Amino acid sequence: MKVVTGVVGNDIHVVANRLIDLSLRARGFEVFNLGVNTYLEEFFDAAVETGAEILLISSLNGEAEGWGREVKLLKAKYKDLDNLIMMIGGNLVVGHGNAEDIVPKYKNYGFDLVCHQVDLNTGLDSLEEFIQKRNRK
Ligand code: B12
Repeated sequence: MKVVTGVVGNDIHVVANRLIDLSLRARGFEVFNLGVNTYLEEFFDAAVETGAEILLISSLNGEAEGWGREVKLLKAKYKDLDNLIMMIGGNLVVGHGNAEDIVPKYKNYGFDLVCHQVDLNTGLDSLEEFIQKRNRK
């Protein structure tokens, strides 16, 4: 499956992005890596251009809290992306927060999978489970 990945907003933390790229490839995904400092709309444009089925977004400095609000507007604009799987992970708030509050907030933004301070392999396992469940339907 094709995945577009990158780090959202004005966020220069690159290490996780490199690991995500390698881990996705090792699991057999075809990866389009937009790298750091990527605006939300660029992820959607790349999904259209590549025909990706998954957007896997990182936020390490917590800025996604602000950008996330735009997801619904962009989903409405990019109507062909109805089946796109939207996943986000890293540090999903600026400062401290707990997953019980953060996960529902991002789900309400329109993300299918939300991994606040979840380690990468656990997160990718949950992505693969999500894909399997969806394929069974
Ligand atoms: C190295 C570092 C920097 C370097 C970055 C160098 C580079 N180009 O990458 C420098 C010094 C430049 C830097 C700058 C800043 N940083 Co900094 N930085 C770090 C640090 C110490 C390590 C990050 C790292 O590489 N970790 C190693 C990787 C492998 O781990 P990771 O990033 O956590 O990713 C793991 C998981 O999050 C997960 N993951 C990530 N994405 C996703 C996505 C999905 C879907 C899934 C499932 C999992 C997943 O996978 C990884 C492996 O498990 C962290 C603190 C820390 N100990 O984590 C702070 C930290 C991320 N930085 C922080 C901050 C605030 C900043 C600055 C704003 C500081 C400032 N005032 O200028 C700037 C940001 C500038 C910007 N525009 O983004 C904060 C963010 C806090 C927040 N969210 O509230 C942190 C957490 C430090 C802290 N405790 O305050 N930083």
